[in-house]
Amino acid sequence: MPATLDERIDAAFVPGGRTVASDPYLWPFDGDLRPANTAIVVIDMQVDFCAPGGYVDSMGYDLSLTRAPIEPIARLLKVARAKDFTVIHTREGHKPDLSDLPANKRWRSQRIGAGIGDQGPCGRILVRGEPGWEIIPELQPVAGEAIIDKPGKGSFLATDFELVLRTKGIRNLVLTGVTTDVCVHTTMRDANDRGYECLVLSDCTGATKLENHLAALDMVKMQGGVFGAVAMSDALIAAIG
Ligand code: C5J
Repeated sequence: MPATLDERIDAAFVPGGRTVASDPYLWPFDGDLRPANTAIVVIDMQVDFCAPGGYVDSMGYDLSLTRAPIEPIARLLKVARAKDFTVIHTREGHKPDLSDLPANKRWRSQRIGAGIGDQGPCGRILVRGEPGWEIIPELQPVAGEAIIDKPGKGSFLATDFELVLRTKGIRNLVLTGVTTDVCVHTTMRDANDRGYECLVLSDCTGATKLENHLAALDMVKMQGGVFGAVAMSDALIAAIG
């Protein structure tokens, strides 16, 4: 007799597992949520994206949208670190000689008045080692936390992100940071295709336009959770705290 759908879902659930109140399903799918298999990923919370004089500010976007996740991320990190969850930070940036900056990416940024590699109020825009490329003071990594330097929007391309995840035995990714529709989404989609079980936190992410933030969250939830699930940080804290 073939098992019903509910029976098959129940069979995949680890005994004693725990889940986060998330949408469109309780995350992770099988209840296997542990510090040993779960990482909090903090994406690109850099001066260039979140502080006056940086890349996003130079493009004329409203900084309050990319600064909104700072406090919720800080609160989450306090709990996650106390519970021994892995925390991984990423930084978008290019080599000083710009040898890893595609010509079209540079050209597009110049069109909007914030040329990547050009001098700005926070040093050369999105260039490794410059003040604008640094992680903001509020969310500084602590000793032992990996920092992934990436030249693109996704965290996997031309980085050791996947090697770090595999080495640590991570299967679940909690995505936070900026921007929801660009680097967070690219990372989430790539991770999902690689079999990682992803949760994006709506209050711990932000975009340069509120509509894009909301649309990006909505896209995750299509098709039964096509890229994973969405929750508020309080729901995750309640599950792990
Ligand atoms: C962008 C990012 N938006 N970190 N980068 O250019 O999302």
